Amino acid sequence: MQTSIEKLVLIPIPDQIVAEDYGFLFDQETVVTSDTLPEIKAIASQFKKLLKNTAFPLKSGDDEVKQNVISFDMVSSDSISSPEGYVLAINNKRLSLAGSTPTGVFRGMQTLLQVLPDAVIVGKQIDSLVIPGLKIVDEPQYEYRGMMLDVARHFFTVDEVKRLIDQMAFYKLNKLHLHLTDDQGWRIEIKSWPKLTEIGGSSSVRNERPGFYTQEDYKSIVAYAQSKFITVIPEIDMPGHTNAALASYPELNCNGKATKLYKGMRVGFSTLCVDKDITYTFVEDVIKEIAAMTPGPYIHLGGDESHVTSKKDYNIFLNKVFPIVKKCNKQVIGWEEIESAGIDSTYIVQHWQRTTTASRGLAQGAKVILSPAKRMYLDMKYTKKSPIGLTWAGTVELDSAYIWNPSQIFKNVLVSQVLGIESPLWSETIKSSDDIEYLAFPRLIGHAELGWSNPSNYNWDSYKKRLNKHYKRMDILEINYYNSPVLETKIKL
Ligand code: TNX
Repeated sequence: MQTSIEKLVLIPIPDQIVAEDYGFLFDQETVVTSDTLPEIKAIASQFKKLLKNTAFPLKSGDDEVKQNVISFDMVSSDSISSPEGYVLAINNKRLSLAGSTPTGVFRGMQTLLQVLPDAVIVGKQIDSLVIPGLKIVDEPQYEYRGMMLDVARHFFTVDEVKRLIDQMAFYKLNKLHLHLTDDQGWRIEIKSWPKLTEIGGSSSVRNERPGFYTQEDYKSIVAYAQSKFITVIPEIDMPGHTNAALASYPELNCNGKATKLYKGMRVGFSTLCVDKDITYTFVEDVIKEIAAMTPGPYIHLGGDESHVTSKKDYNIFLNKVFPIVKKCNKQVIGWEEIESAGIDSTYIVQHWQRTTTASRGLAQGAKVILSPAKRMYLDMKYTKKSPIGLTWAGTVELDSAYIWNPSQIFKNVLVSQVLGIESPLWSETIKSSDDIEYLAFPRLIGHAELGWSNPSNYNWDSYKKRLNKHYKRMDILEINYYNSPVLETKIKL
């Protein structure tokens, strides 16, 4: 049956896509085959579940079947070099999805979901189904494609975080950075320092959303993310942004007195006591417990806006803390300010505000994650009229979020130094999944394209058209997105 790929809405846009003359027609005899690896089998069964309301039984077949087959395969890494790459080939004989790792097959499955008609996604009863013939060969531009959620200013429940993980997975994002501690709240149980959550977990901005994750909660978030091939990166911000800890334990303060819990929005007024030995016992206990429940390779130490720590103290502090992270076999990520402590190629700086600061980190050989506030801060308002969000870095409409090239922020750096990009969502003004989604979508989707797609395919006009058509899919997924006027909603569907 002849079909067309013109109507497909693919975000992020794949590397290569070519049309095949004939599409794949489902019928009573169509079978599904899968590699024997449990991760691939899980993807095959997800596919079958999606099609459960169709008229097609989709029985399991064996590898000998050559026609009328849907296959989920692992192939050698010679044909697909990136671990996240995949090939999706659809013609009148076969619908085949292959990767050289389970991650690749999972990423390809997200493309297949976008290729499937809405009727399938909503679980409609379907009697006939044809999928357009095509061949997609695809791999990511950057290995790090992340989002940060601040759970410290307002707390978000395990279920709310899992909902976000589902949404991130649709757009092939692979890193979830959780900002777990700040002045307004300490959100992760530390068994050796229980008051951190007993006391420090009880406050939040305007006290609207306090709370914390038990270690079991955190592990369940990590495991859920892992099932979607997303790595969780825990951030314990220090030496500043620590009022919640300082309110929980008097001994962490230089004057030995606990501070008051804080429910405001100001930044840069708190610091751990750099001169005290107990500070490093505290940091080591915390990092050890966090590292033990974090399978991913990174620990984020924050290090931003320590305005009441002298520069000298700041550097002394970090030079005592860096080795603790290394001892736990984790790699340090820090906001760009950490470069002043002296770093090397084993460190990662996260650029957010000053290219000159991040550049000094790059000059020391460090890698960089790009989160330039003017382009990527999801907590910035879209326009002055946005009901939630901040404006200190300006307003960020969809075009500002999309029309830039991450590879051009820093000149004279090795390509290998740019790990990737991350969209931070600070939560001073947000307190529900609806709020998260309103600020994240659809800017996050644009960032997902910049992180995954080949820069030669960045194209605002094409993206705008695709996004416009993709609104329908977001409606189906019940994502509370911002309906931006820059999309010229008149485009014909
Ligand atoms: C700056 S970005 C911060 C956060 C605030 C954010 C609000 C960064 C490293 N620090 O503490 O929440 O601005 O946009």
